[in-house]
Amino acid sequence: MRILVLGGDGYLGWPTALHLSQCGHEVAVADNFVRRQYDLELGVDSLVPIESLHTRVTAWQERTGKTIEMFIGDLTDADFTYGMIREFRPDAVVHFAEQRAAPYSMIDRKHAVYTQTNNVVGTLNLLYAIAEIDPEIHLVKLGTMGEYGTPNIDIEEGWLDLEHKGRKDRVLYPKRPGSFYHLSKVHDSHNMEFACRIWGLRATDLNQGVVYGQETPETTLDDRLATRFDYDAVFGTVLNRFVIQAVLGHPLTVYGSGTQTRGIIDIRDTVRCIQLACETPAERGEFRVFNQMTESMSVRDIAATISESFPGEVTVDNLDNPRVEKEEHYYKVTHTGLVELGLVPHLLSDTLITSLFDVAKRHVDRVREEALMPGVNWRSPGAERTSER
Ligand code: NAD
Ligand code: USQ
Repeated sequence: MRILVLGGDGYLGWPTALHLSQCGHEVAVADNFVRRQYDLELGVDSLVPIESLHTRVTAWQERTGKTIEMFIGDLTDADFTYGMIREFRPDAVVHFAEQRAAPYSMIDRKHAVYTQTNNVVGTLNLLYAIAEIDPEIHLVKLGTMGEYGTPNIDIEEGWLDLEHKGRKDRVLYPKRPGSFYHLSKVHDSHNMEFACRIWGLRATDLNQGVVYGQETPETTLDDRLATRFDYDAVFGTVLNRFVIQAVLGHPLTVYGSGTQTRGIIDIRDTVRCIQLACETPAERGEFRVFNQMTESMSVRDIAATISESFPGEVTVDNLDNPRVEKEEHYYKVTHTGLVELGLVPHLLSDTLITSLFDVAKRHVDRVREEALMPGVNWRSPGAERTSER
């Protein structure tokens, strides 16, 4: 298949592009490099050094003989988006290209507006480009488990069968997200469902949990193929941050009681899920939703698992929670759709955590310790920014 990976220079987009190429697909990547700019803005950098996209693509060709085409541009620029779809003529478009950090979207008005404009307009341009140029193209879009929030009923895969006053219907699952970033994904989901309904597009929305890990079989073929690994309080995700904090001898930064529970997934399963979704497309007119996570864990249990695996002393600091989120809540998620397509999950294991400790140890001198503590506070609309300035 011809597969276009949008956001192909990012943490997940790059390893996904390599995996799809390795599986024999014709792959192109697109990116505007804004993720590298956020690092400059926040004064941080990926823990693992990453090469430019051009060097990465050259290294992949040297190692495997396979080519990956590049499109450099911004999805919010409709001319760029239309031109790329016309030129590459994909069978599937995998859309990772959004601002993806909840704390970044909560810094202040400017960052909230940027996040929602970038994400919602980029996706709308893409939906229009697909509808006008070739409605057969399958859109595989990254959503997030955080769209649902933490409802007091089981979370289904996107849709809910409802009975109300004796009548039945199937509706989009009600959403109660926890940041302006997570809200941008809800807006995207509604726009995609509408486009499938009115234009007969085919789309898969992958509501992914928090990703952990840094290596895939393809990225380890050559140091130049490494993907990024974020540790700062804005872009670093919880398990990856705890690994780096343990290696540094820094207390693990558990927000609040740590009893809040999230769906999580290994980066190796992310790339496999995308492959499965692409190779088994949604039907024309179908808005298909999968919950892309493999297990649920509380933040406290993640901290305990990291502490137990680490061959040294680890302390935990229960910080005042900078976010507004429920800490005591029900959490039961249906996530069978991708397993039915063939996913065999890698559950969180000592082996994986130990390999992450090794990655962190190799690059520990690149950490800016001041970037570890959270500085964005959900309760303040013009959040005071401290550590991540
Ligand atoms: P990332 O920030 O590392 O990668 C996103 C890439 O998209 C970046 O390279 C960025 O430069 C590019 N991009 C952003 N806006 C763009 C635009 N307007 N035009 C062109 N390129 C643009 O993020 P990631 O961690 O790889 O996440 C990828 C996707 O997966 C995101 O949509 C995110 O919401 C979703 N997701 C991530 C996680 C996670 O734990 N990392 C979990 C669930 C869902
Ligand atoms: N948390 C801590 N300590 C930390 C960091 C986080 O206790 O040092 C807690 C947070 O309060 C939250 C949970 O861990 O309850 C997850 O936080 P996170 O920063 O790891 O993840 P989140 O902000 O939800 O965002 C990440 C990705 C985002 C993706 C989302 C999937 O950045 O792109 O959409 O995970 S999900 O959480 O399922 O919505």
